[in-house]
Amino acid sequence: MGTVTNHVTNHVAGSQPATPQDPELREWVESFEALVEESGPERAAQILEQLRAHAERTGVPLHFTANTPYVNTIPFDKQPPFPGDQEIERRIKSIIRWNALAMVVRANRVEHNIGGHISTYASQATLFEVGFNHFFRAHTKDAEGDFIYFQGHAAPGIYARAFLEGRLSVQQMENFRRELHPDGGLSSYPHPWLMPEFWQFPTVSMGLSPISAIYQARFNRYLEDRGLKPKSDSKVWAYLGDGETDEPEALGAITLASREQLDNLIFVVNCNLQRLDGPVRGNGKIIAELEAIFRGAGWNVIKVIWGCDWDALLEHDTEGALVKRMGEVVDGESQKYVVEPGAYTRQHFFGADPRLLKLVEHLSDDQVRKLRLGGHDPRKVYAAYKAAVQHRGSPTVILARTIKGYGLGEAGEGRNITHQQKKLNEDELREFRSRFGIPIRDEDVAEAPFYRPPENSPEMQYLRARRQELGGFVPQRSVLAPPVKADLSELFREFEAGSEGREVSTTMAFVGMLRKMLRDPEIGKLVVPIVPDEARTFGMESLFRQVGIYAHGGQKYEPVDLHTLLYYKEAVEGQILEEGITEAGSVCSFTAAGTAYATHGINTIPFFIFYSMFGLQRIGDLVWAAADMSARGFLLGATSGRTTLAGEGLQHQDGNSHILALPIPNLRAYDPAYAYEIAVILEDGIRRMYRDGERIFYYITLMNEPLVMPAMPEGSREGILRGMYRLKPAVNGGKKAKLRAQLLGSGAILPETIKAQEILHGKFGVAADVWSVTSYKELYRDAVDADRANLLHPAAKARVPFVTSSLAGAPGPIIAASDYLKALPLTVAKWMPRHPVCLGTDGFGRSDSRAALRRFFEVDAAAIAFAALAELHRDGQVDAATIQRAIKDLGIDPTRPNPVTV
Ligand SMILES: Cc1ncc(C[n+]2csc(CCOP(=O)(O)OP(=O)(O)O)c2C)c(N)n1
Ligand SMILES: [Mg+2]
Repeated sequence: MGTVTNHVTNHVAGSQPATPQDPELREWVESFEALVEESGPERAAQILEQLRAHAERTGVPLHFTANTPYVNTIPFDKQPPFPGDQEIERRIKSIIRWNALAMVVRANRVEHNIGGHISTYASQATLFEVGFNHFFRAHTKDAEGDFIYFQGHAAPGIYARAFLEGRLSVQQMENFRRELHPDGGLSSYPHPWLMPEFWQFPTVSMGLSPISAIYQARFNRYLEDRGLKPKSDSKVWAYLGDGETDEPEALGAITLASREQLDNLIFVVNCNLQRLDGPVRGNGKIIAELEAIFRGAGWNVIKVIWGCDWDALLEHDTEGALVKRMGEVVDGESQKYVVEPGAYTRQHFFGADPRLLKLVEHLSDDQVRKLRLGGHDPRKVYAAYKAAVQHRGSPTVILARTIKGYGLGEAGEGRNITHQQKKLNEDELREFRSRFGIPIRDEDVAEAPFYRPPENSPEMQYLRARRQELGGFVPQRSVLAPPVKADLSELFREFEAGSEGREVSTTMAFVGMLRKMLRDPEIGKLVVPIVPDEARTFGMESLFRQVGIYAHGGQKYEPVDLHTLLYYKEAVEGQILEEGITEAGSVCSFTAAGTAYATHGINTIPFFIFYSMFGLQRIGDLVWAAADMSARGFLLGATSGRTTLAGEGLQHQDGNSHILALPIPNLRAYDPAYAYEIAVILEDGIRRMYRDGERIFYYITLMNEPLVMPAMPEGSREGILRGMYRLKPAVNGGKKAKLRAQLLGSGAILPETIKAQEILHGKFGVAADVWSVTSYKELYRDAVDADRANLLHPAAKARVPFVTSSLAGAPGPIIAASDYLKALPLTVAKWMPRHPVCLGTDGFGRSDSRAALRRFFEVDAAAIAFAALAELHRDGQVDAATIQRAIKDLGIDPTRPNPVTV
């Protein structure tokens, strides 16, 4: 995409004068104008396109550019009248500007270095306010409302508006960035977890909101196409920084939006030409670059570069000299015009051509300096928004030129330091106050007090009337969906019985459960299977036919496998989101579906199934954002474990994800080994999330190793959910045995543990119990919670962690083996009756068979059995000769290097 155009030089295209001097060209232009006149612009465009094709055919290579001249897309004569009261809106905006600035300045006086951003909102204010006054619709009983992703660093502006609206108190404003204050405070950025009735979308990790907005817009369509909600004209607005577009996620999915014709999606890129350190493209033009990228990707692009002040100049630019100059100045130079006095701009910008100097000779230097840019001109912004909401057939991006730190003057306007500016001195505050006409007295200004006009003032009345007209306040979040009954115990009964000798993988078992859930009368419709091009890997292709793959436009071709039972069926009402190879996109769909209970009042239940190594490791930040949003649903890390993926190797074999799941506070993570364990976890999860409304979601790992699934042991349900249960007690309960051991196995390694139990019993007379540990994370959460309670209540009866009570009275060494890092069982070692030996798969994976891999990582049955014997030897219960025999019989090589190092 980056090679679409040389965006700086191409702007010369727009520099042709209206009446060219060149006689040959003039003739062409005149005939063209006649054509437009007689046959209309559509026909003229057609002819031009055919001419272009003809030129290509005749071997006349035409330079390709996706750029248009560096001027507003909507010319002055196509600009609709501004419907609001511009003066009142300006005054409201000025007050919000002041309060947004004041909250940052005040917060940093109370608490040095508490942070906050002034300049981002300062550049955004008009872009937001035109939205608030004329476009952003709230959710109401009758209307869905819009979905708005506010640029995270502009949060002070959103708070400042909510303060005027009476939704936030002075106390809260006062405690910006001090959420722990006893009187309550405000979170630094949009975080629904922290302000669940206010924020809807976390946007502060750059790049995540654009991709999330795209998939949100697509999911909104999906719900309509599947008949889960009525069609609506609701829009998804995403406000991004121009610097933010460097994040791969920001632009990585834009072709999905155009492919899906998401005309319910509007991006607004705040092109202040600056990011944190300096210019976004000092030596280029970010607006032109983005224009080419988005136009190339099939978006409707609306540039809002110049304010109304420039219209008169452009009108007199009969020879195109001004448009040419606009197109050739690099952004680093444009930034300079913001910082320098007007004389500089006159000399360096207009001075490049005597015709330009003439254009501005009637303006003073100060007037030249103040020539307003598009993103600060409500009339231009309104025109762009109106065109965007009316546009059909493709998504729209608005590229709005603004000034970073607008209004800060010497304190930061357009300066490279502006992003970090949080402290203004008295003079600077006074200047800002005066520039925006805030009624605060000179003697008070140093305090930077908040200002709210009286309730009966024209400003307040206007503000309220506008929001009332648009349905209420935004942003606002509420949980709209009624709980589901969802009792799946009957549905899943068959999985409790085991597979009766048949070998199935847990992935296959899960797909069986999914198939059943899809047929369930209550939740069937709500299930949203999401897969990034791995359905066949996971044996899910039968679902293609059962419920269809979602395709907004339906299936426009006859699939090659139509004659087969499980053909590739795409359908408008298809239920599966087959995302293609994008885990990032898939998790955005997961989040959209998992938050529909709040955004739409619909309890969709997403099941996003992926290669576990390409999950939390690759898209952890998006999962973190899903957690912030209290997304519900199930993440399924398939082909999990470092030793279950025979043949694949270092990049694919996952021994990490359960460690990566540890830090996400509301993510329940399970590493089950058997079908019935999964059934119990799913059933409980759906109940907790969708009936009881708990703010949790699930990560479950699945394997592709075929196993005979045993029947569910009596009384194991609680242990499965809480993290561990005794799966196979030692023979005779180990009663008469002298040598005892406890073998803890998880997921893929549980069967090795059972084999080790047999080896120990058969060859070494050790009676070992086998435990299935379904979740070290659950054990850990419970134990640290108990520890904390005990710490804070030393006089009360001590709470015993579940892992401790489970292993109480379980004699002998403890060997904990999993297909993950040794660190996983170590998280609960402290609460076990004795220090466990942890076996795991630290290190890089290898391509080989499962058996070879388990040997290599020392997690096979032999390694587990040997670990138990070695511990018993240390305890003085097994002699050296037995150890020697074990080394030989079990094929242990004590001299081999540690697999983590090779
Ligand atoms: C993923 C990520 N990386 C880095 C940051 C830190 N950061 C916050 S704002 C910012 C600059 C933003 O520039 P831009 O997107 O142009 O927004 P502006 O403030 O100029 O409107 C950076 C680097 C972040 N929030 N997220
Ligand atoms: Mg920027």
